[in-house]
Amino acid sequence: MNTIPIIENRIWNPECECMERRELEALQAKRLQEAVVRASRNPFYQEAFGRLKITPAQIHRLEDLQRLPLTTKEDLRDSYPLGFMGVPRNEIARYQGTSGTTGKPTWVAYTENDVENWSNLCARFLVSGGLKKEHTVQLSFGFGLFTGGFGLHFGIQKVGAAIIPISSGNSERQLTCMLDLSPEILICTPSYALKLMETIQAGDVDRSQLRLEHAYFGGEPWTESMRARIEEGLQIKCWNNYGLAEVQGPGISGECAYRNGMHIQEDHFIFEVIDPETLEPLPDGERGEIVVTPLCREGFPVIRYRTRDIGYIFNDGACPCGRTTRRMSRILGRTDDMLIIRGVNVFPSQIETALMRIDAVAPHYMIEVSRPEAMDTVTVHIEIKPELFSDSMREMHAIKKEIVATIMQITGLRMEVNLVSPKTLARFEGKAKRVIDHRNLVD
Ligand code: DLL
Repeated sequence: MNTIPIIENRIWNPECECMERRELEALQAKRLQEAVVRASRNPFYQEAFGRLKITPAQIHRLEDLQRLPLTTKEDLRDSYPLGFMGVPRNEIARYQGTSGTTGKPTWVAYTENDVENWSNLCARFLVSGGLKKEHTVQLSFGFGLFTGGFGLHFGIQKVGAAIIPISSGNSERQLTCMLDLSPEILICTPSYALKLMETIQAGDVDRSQLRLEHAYFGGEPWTESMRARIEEGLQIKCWNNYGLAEVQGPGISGECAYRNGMHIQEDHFIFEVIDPETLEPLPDGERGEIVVTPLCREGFPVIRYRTRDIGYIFNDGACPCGRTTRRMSRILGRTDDMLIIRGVNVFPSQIETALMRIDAVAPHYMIEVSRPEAMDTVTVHIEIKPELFSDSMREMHAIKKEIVATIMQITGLRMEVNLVSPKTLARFEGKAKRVIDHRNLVD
């Protein structure tokens, strides 16, 4: 466990974040019952509770959570568009959405109280990662249905810092803004940070003229090795935060000054980890699918929502920051991202970890999977750092060999490696899409 803070350790709401565990669990149990009462107003849970012979009055201990049904993305789709609402339409103050990859969006609704809670929860993780009232923040998440833009906006506003709501895209303008308005803080997806880093490194802007000190990244998976690359390249410190629209958006968990995993805001969310196959709960420390029950949501009161995100929860003694909440690991993959290659389970994050170990590799890659005959093949297209890209076959061959061996060491699989010229692979302004699986097209 890290015991040395990277920045000054500050807490936005000590009363909630440092609550004694027993008190916290009692609060969770009370709020769980209220959440079940709210959920029981919508037809999906009415039917499910009826089937399982549960009444809200029976759910009054944390152990009772296990009796409640799990909720999936498909359940939300089946009651499209607004089957999960917990209050009448006229009590809704805001709608957001998540685009997903399969056509229709998922709409999520917030009451005024939900928006107020959301703002406070974002303020909490922002302060835990160093945000102060005196700061200026360049907020480069898309504003719109995506919860990243508005959620973070509300949080920064609560803290009282200055916001530049520049949204995502247009890297030139982002850099002009960094020069002219001198923000100390950047907020975006890690893949967008890579794109900005590349523009700065190309010499378009002199880094020494920027005041940028640190960043909050979230919204998509990234690895510890990617953090090291970005911290070195942009000369900043980066904090991780996690969330998803179905249970709120950002503000569910985030790292503190000690960066010992992401503190879960447990007075508002109950986290479980389950085995995605058997659906059985797993103990702390074991990796599995994260299931979240928001405890205070009025507009969209889902219960035991299966996130499809894979990670684990831990509490290796109190964090030196003073928060008593359990923490979660990085997201290690998604149940629907996991590639099964010749029977072996591989996550894109493992490939990223392998690639980032090799100095010559730039942080831009694309994983392509196909099944030309009966056999799965994976080709990893990788950009080499411009200064190391060479015409010498021998040098490129040596790099390639090292990459193949490192991927093999981490994933146990032999993959094809295709080294490509600098700046030829796609760049991303929001969430990156780094896997192309041609097998789905023919299956
Ligand atoms: O991405 C909410 C968010 C916005 C969180 C900005 C943090 C910052 P959705 O669009 O619903 O909501 O996508 C949620 O994104 O289930 C994860 O798979 C992934 N995700 C979000 N944060 C992280 C993270 C927002 N820190 C989905 N690490 C989630 C890895 C993340 N994956």
